[in-house]
Amino acid sequence: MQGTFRFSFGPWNISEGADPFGPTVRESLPFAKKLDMYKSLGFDGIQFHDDDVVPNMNELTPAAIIAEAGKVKKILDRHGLVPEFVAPRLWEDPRTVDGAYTSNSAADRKYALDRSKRTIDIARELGTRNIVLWLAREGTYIREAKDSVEAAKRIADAIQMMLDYDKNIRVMIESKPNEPMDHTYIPTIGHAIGLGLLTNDPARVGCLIESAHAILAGLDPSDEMGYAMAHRKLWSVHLNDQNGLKFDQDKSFGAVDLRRAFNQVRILDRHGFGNEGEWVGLDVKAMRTQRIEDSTKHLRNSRSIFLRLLELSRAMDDKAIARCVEARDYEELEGIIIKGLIG
Ligand code: XLS
Ligand code: MG
Repeated sequence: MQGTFRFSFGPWNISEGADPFGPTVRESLPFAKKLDMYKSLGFDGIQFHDDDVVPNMNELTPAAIIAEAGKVKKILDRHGLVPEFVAPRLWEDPRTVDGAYTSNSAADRKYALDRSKRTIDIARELGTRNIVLWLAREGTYIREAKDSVEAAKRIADAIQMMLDYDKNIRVMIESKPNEPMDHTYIPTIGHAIGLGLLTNDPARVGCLIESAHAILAGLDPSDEMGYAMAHRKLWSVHLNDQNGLKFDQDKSFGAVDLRRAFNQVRILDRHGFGNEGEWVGLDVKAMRTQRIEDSTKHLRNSRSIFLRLLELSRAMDDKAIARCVEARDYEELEGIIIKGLIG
């Protein structure tokens, strides 16, 4: 079986270069200008945070939010772009300072639930059933601040509320072990899949795996992907790369470890990723040193590295590989893979 690969990214992947220690260094490109760039970069899918679609949504009524989202849908149609998912941005508002669904404040938890409903309204209007949950602040800085049993239940209850609010949507959990928190409650994809079992409709809870997030958890991203695919839960990926255990770098796919990138492409391809409409998302950021006119090269590079690794994977001598596995000659296998990658 082979996969089918279409590519997506979010408007935030063409960024202004701010980091925790310095301000923006590039002007913000208007949304319309970003949309013009998608097709020429080789991308057909677009990912959204809810406020990428309706920037001032917290000041609007639910009906006004829907009307605004309807306008964006028309613009996407004109560009021939497909919305892949909408994700509630639950980490910037002052009411999410202690987490969203797991905040210790009941009023703040209510804000998070209401906001998630608005996200679903936007998704419905754009015509996607995919809701991504990156649970940014659902965790703690110190263990004693929250009860981890209660926290898991609260996140599950929030997902249940979303599944009940719209019977058509499905929730894709994007796990990450840390940053901005010291520890998060859903650090790996096993946790994400397990969380779905706490709802009454696990069939509508799946996951999105980001390479860097798996690496930050000390795991191999391709194994995380394999585990999720064994559960038929890998509904999207955020490919990128990461140089060790530090802040989330969102480097171009394959930029640090080509073999690790190769194994992600290979597992996706060999198990038919994309054949049910799943997208390959590239959650990559341009370096802060990059000038604005060259601030999309990381997207172009990531996509072409993926496609080149796909060619290399498909060109591998599968019979020779099988013989090595059969003979348990993994040193020979190592040679085949490395030489295949060097070309
Ligand atoms: C941040 C996340 C974010 C999600 C979408 O680390 O990767 O960009 O993918 O909310
Ligand atoms: Mg991501």
